[in-house]
Amino acid sequence: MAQEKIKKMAGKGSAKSYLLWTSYLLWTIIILQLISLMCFSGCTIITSVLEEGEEGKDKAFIANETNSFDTEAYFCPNDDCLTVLLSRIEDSASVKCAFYDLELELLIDALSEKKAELVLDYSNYNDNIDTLTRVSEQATLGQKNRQMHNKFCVFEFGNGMTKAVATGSFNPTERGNQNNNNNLVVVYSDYLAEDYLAEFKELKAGIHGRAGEATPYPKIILNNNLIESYFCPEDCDGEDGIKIYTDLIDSAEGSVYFMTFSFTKDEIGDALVRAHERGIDVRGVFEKSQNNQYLEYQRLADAGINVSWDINPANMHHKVFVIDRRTVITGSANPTGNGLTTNDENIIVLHDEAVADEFLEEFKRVLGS
Ligand SMILES: [Ca+2]
Ligand SMILES: [Ca+2]
Ligand SMILES: [Ca+2]
Repeated sequence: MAQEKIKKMAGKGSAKSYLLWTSYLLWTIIILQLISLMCFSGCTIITSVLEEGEEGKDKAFIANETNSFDTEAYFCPNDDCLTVLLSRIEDSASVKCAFYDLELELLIDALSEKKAELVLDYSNYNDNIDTLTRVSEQATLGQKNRQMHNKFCVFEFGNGMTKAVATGSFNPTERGNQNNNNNLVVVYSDYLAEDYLAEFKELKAGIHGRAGEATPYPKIILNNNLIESYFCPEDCDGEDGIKIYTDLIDSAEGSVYFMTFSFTKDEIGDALVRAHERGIDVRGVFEKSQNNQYLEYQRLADAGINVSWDINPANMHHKVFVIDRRTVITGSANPTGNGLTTNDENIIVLHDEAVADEFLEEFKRVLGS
């Protein structure tokens, strides 16, 4: 009798704790959803970090990040890239930038006022010593005889706000902003900021070329869109740099459009020919002033690919591939030997349809159609 009573009580108890547990779970889900709805002011919710790990390789992590920001894409001179940088600097508590070239007076003033930390290309700094003496206290120079070809900034806004990275082809010079065709993407992501801050730290410490450490978060899922982040030459050794392009081109299902200032890597040209031969719509525009015997233009034209010279008397300075209208490769690296294996560079791959749409609009602008 007593035992039965105990059993009944135990049964009641476990039913009760099951109910409690379920309602606890439900409340947790409701609260998490409320937080994500209320997260308008720029907070980041990190839901999980998944381990990818391939056999025989170092374990890679896919960071999963959710916030309320869309990735922004700007195209100067159609957009004012200078203003984009100035407004982010104004909102920042701390700014770090690595610039191949820096000439814009207003930007130099803003960086100087914010006491931004800078890494500048060695030879360009020496060329522009007059204007750059204003940031000489804050600036570290790159390596002599190696191009520090990056053009990125990391913005830390403070107060728990999501950090932002600005990168692309835009050199902040008069011509870069007013005459040349350039892109500047702004990505709000704490993980991507960690990647770029780690690279900035290396460059500032004088670590150039292949000596750099692996990128902490080479793959990030930001608001359900994958971002791949690479720093050359250390992440682009051997075939790795070429494979960033060829893996995507070889798996294209419909189209590959590219706009390139300088494009000489044969292996990437080969992948475009393969894509064309299997019926993918391949189109490209090359900067005309860069025409030389190493350029991929003629062999792609000979293979029947729709290629054009740019129509801008100034530089069409993009280093961009758009695959299947949903993936964009951009950054500072030209698809050349120097771009992938010698200079200090960054490449970012944005798997983001909205961003791809904007780059396709730019593709039309650059073609004048
Ligand atoms: Ca590096
Ligand atoms: Ca690195
Ligand atoms: Ca041109």
